[in-house]
Order: sequence, then structure tokens, then C-alpha cells
Amino acid sequence: MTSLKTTIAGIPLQTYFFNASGPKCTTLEELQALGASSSAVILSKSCTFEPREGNPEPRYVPLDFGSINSMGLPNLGYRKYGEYAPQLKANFNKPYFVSVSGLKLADNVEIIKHLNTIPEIDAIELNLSCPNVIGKPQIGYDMEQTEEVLATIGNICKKPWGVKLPPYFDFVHFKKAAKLLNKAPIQFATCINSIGNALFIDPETETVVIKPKGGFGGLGGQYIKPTALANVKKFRELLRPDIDIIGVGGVETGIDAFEFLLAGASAVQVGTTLAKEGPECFERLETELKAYMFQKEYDTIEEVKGKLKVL
Ligand code: OXC
Repeated sequence: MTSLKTTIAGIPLQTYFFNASGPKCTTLEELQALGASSSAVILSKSCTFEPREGNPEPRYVPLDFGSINSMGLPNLGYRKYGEYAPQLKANFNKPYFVSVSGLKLADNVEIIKHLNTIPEIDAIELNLSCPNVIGKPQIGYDMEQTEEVLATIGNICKKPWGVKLPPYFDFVHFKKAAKLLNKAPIQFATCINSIGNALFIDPETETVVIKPKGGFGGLGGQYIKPTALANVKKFRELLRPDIDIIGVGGVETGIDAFEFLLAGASAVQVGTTLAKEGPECFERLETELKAYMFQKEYDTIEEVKGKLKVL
């Protein structure tokens, strides 16, 4: 029997798939729907100190091969994601991770100190890479700021934690980021957030397709899978072996997930496909990956993980 069991930060996951902190994980109803689905984890939308409405609409548009968004971190504020933890755990008994994206370091400190006190929260994913908050550049591209954030959060976070990274495009930057991450007491790294500041144009109407930032937004889905795979592979080579890599970007089929597994991902997150299909996608993806592994006579995730061959 093919098994998709895996672990992230030592936390057992029943399957290889869970939701990205992105679409359909903001409200209690959405989190419950993830709980009821085959998603291995319930991961919250990135939370800020205060609740946020986010950017003006239209701010999410599905495209032929993915999506563009400039949501601007709409969320209920960190207190709610803490409040929901006991009921999510009692009802669904699966790992609950909270994504944190404070607008300043002091907010992240306050938020994480509070989340530390809630036993039903299993891990924290610190988002260093939202491209859509006006006036707030992506921290993950600023090495000095990243170093400060990692050191500060490393001193206060009592939960297993990791970081969600932006896509890097040059080996020099991969190396610089990896050096900082290897010094930090993180247990996982999530690669990648959307490719920031893409521009999609509708030639018919001669306009941009989303309203915020003059139409510039984060690109997700199939368009970004090769970049996501490259980031997973490169960070698997460069990071401490005890730091798990979570792949995200363009997982639409079980075979996409198999590619992330070869590149070294311990699990994958699903964003654009979840937005398109809803939480039923997790069962389909699980069935497809199992069937592909069975066909190739693999029984476990560990047998394939990181086994990509180079020519
Ligand atoms: N990445 C994020 O980190 N956040 C969201 N979009 C995105 O692409 C957002 O809320 O804007």
C-alpha cells in the first residue's frame, strides 16, 4: 500500500498535501472546510495584528495557467486565529498551523508571544514575502532585515516554526538567504510565495485585470511551477538537513507533487488549485500521487524525496 505519510518539523502529517496560506483559509467556515477535507494540515491565512479588509477589488483573477492576486492580507486579526484553535483541534484532530505576517517586527513579536500560549497551535509559518502590502517591500529580499527578524523571532518563538520565502532567481541570493536561515532555529522553509509584481493585461479591454497597485500583483499557479521547483531544489541543497522544505507553486496534479518530492520537498501546499476547485482538490491530488507512485513501485515518500537525477 502506497503511503503519503510525512512529517514537517517532526509533526506527523497523514498526507503530502495541505493548503497554502492564501485562498480559502481566512474565515472560521473556510478553516473548518479545510479541517473536513483531506488537507493534511489546517493552515490559516497570514494574520496581522489588527484585522484587515485588504486591497480594493478586483484583487484576485484566475488566469489560463494560474492566477494573479493583490489581496493585501485581508484577515481577521491574530486573536481570532488563536481563538479558533481549540475548536479546530477538537473537531478535526489534525495539525493547525498559523501563518503570521505582522506589518512590523514588533507586531510579529506580540503575535507570536500570544500564539505561544495556545497549546492547540502546532506550528507557525512566518510570512517574509507578501508582495501586496502597499509601502511594505518583501522582507525576504532584504537580507539585513531578514537577519534581524530571524534573530528576534528565534529568541521568542516557543513553537516549531518556519518561514515562507519569496522566489529567488540568482544563485548568489539563494546562498545569502540560506546562510541566514541556517543560523536561525527554524524547522522548515516554505518555497515559494507568489512571484511578486507580475502584470497581466487584457488586450481586448486594453486594461490591467486587478485594481490594486496599478494592476501589479503576485503570480501563482502553473506559470510559477518551474521557479518553485528550482527554489525547493536549491534550498534543499543549501539548508541544514533538519530544515524541512515545503513546496508551493503550481501543484495541480499528483504528478506535479511528485516533481516537488523529487526536488526534495517534505510536503506541498496548494493555493491556486484550491481557489479553483475548493477543498475537494486534496482527495483528488492524494489519489493521483498515490496512483503515480504505485505505478512506479514506490511505497513511501522517503523513497523518492530528493532523489532527482541530474544529467
Ligand atoms: N502572497 C501573500 O503572502 N499574501 C497574499 N498574496 C500573496 O501572493 C495577499 O494577501 O496579498
